[in-house]
Amino acid sequence: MDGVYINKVSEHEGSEVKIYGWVYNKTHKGKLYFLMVRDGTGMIQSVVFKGDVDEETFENAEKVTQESSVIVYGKIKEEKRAPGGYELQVTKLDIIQVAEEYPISPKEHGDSFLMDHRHLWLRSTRQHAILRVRHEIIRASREFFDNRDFVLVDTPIFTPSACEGTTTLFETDYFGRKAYLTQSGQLYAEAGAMAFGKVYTCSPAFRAEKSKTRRHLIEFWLIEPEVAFYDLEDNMKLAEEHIAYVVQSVLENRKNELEILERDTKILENSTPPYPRIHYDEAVKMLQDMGMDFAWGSDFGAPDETALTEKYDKPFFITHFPAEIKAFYMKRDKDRPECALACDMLAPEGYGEIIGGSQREDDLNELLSRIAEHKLPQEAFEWFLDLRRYGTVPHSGYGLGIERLLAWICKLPHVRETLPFPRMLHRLTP
Ligand code: NSS
Repeated sequence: MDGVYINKVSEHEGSEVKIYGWVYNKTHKGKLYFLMVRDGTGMIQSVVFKGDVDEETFENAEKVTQESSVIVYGKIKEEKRAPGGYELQVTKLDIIQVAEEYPISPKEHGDSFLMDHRHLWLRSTRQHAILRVRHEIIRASREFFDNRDFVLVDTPIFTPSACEGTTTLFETDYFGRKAYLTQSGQLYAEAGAMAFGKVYTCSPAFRAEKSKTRRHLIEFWLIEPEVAFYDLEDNMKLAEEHIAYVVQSVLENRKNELEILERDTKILENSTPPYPRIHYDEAVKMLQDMGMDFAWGSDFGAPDETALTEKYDKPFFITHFPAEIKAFYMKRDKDRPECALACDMLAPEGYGEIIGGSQREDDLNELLSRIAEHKLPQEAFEWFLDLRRYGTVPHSGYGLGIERLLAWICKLPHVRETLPFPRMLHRLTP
């Protein structure tokens, strides 16, 4: 008899099955043991009745502890009151291992305790729900770009130069030369766009950011589309359609998970394009009108972004940031050269920036001046400058921070739960 996965038990109603899994919890009432068995695909209440099983099975039911690994045999019965709607009437229970006393019990634990036990915490219902939504975000994003004939371009992790400023670089030794962990695949995606027209990446990014906030990770994942012949407006249109597609996919395919997380989905359902586009000038005025001390030329801090998001009930863009506070590769607005053709997308409900993007500087001489202004080593960018020497075209792209989007979609208080094993300022283990 082959094992059956719990999410497929409805196909076996009335039949004898075998399930491999772990004991999530156990209760006892006279001649009955109720084992909640999980196998990663779901959970099933497994009822061991003394009168139905041999002595060994009943003793095993007595012996198993939380997270013991087991093989349960029995008949699948529809049971409306049981979680999942089915129950297993156990005929036999084999133990693979009786687990030692499990450190995570249903009682409340502190964040730091749970993070220290992240390798075990992953087995909880809430973590399953979050990480399944994460999977859906990546799956739907890839589907979105694949359906539009984008080519997936894998970009390197070891790089010779900075993409997003030199202050957050992780340096490493590359056979006697300096190399840096990538901050973004963008520069390589630009080369990809000049080769294939429409490309995207899905890759980890590393930033030595000394910020201990609820939205910063040291290692995070970026999805970065890059498109030849796209201007800033084309870029925003792509970004809003992308986010709307992903949100819709999560609503359709991860309904259960959103329920487990007790997510009110109204705002997600409302997140259909077009998303408002706010010029930086206007955003500054909005903050000043709210009584915040914010001067033109500054970058938005978390409290500023939070204040702005309170004005909107769907994601929105802030555009045309001061060039001074943005990366070297952004094209300037020809009518307002002090502004960059940049677009950040902010998520509502206080979440703030989830996407950073721009139209790229496509002129060789302008780009050379930018590299000099930012005091970047030109030699390291010679290959990138070649893209402007050989058939340069207007082009644009953006980077979506998967963890930021996931935190908003699930309304999580912190990005620490958005990755199986997050890397944060003070956390490198497990
Ligand atoms: O710095 S970004 O705003 N932009 C870029 O990296 C561009 N090179 C992307 C592009 O145009 N191809 O980062 C993009 C997004 C940002 O909006 C956040 O959602 C996320 O990456 N991000 C982070 N998430 C978690 N933790 C940290 N530290 C972090 N930094 C950026």
